[in-house]
Amino acid sequence: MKVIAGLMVLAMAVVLVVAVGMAARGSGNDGSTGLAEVVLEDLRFTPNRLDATVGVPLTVRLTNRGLERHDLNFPSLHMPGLEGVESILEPGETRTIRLQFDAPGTHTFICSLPGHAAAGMTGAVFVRP
Ligand SMILES: [Cu+2]
Repeated sequence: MKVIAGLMVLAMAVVLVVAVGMAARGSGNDGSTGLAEVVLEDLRFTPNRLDATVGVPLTVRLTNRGLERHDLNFPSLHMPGLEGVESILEPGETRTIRLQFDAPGTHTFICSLPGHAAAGMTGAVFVRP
């Protein structure tokens, strides 16, 4: 019985290390190549953090691997092609979008389908000078 409890603790420790490792991996790109990949699935963006540099176009390949429709919207920014239904991806669909920022800062993005952002389907682009 003691051995089983020990194994369970070990298993939990492994899960914890994996989770911390994933969190520490951070951004989906380094902000200098101008390329990133984001997967939309199960009410989350993976990764949900992107880095960008002011004035440098960032090309993002979006892939919907889920079973529902998703999109990627910036609620506080005007971003051509990302302000409405034109950015919705059907399950299995892939689309490449191009982002460019003219000021440093943190720009939140969300999935604007009902309930998705509230369930945690959000992310941010960190724009450095
Ligand atoms: Cu969604």
